[in-house]
Amino acid sequence: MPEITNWMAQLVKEHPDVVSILNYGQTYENRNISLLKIGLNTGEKKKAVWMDCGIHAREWIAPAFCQYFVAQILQTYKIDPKMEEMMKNIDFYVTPVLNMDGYIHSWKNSSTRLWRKNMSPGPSGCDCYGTDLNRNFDANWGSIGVSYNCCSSIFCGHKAVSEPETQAVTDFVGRQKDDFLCFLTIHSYGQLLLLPYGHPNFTASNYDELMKVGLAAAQEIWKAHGKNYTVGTSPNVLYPNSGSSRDWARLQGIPFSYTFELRDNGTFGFELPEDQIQPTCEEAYRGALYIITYVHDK
Ligand code: ING
Ligand code: ZN
Repeated sequence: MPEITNWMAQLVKEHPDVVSILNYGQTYENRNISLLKIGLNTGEKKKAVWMDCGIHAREWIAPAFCQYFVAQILQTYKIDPKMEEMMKNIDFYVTPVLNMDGYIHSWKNSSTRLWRKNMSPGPSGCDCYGTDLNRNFDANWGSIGVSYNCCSSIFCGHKAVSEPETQAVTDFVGRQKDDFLCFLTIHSYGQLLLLPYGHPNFTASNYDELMKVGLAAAQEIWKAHGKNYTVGTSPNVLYPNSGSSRDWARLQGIPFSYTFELRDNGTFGFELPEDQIQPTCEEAYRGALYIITYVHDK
């Protein structure tokens, strides 16, 4: 989407000392996969926070949230000493739209509005296209809550990390995995805060702390506009899944890994009305900031 790409370039112009753009891969349709690196340069070795939005094409509120998040931290660090401190100690790596091909496809017309996957062709002999990127990561890949049918919206691909978009995240985060304090991946909808693992047979070693921090973040979210977010693993809250980026990040040793499922609860679903964009971003910001502050101070 040229608007978001232009917005990213504009941010670098306005904050050249704080913001830079990194291209860390190319989508199937040869678009850049890019992120904003945001932080104050101190000359010291810094920790990192990961956030990606728009891994699923139709979840439009997610890219909106990444943009809100970036605008917010850039606005507050000059007036809020705590944010300034975090900007000194942390580099924020924010990918506003991970699945740009699918996102553009879902904006094209009403018949493709609810597209979820990326745009890569199916395996030979299959007439359908697209892989569910959040089933394609190397985390118990293909074992549960996926489909091997290339026409399914949860098709996990023909092998783990078969897709350029998942490969890009795997390479980029994997290269500096010890730097990341937390990994936040933003989806909609359902008002959930999900923690690892999606596979019911595995429990994260820090499950209790993930739960404690998640519940406190949900409490922060509630304070903004009174919306309830449910906290837990996906098998406990809804249904199991494998191959998610959240599980992959936790398996890499990144201690705090969460999936945000933003508004709503199903009334409008993916087609969230415009007047809910702002409050959804405000409340999710409070939740994300709680988690980031916790991992920073720990
Ligand atoms: N939900 C995520 C998905 O990949 C998820 C996360 C998994 C939620 C399993 C609940 C159960 O399916 C969306 N909305 O993409
Ligand atoms: Zn999603």
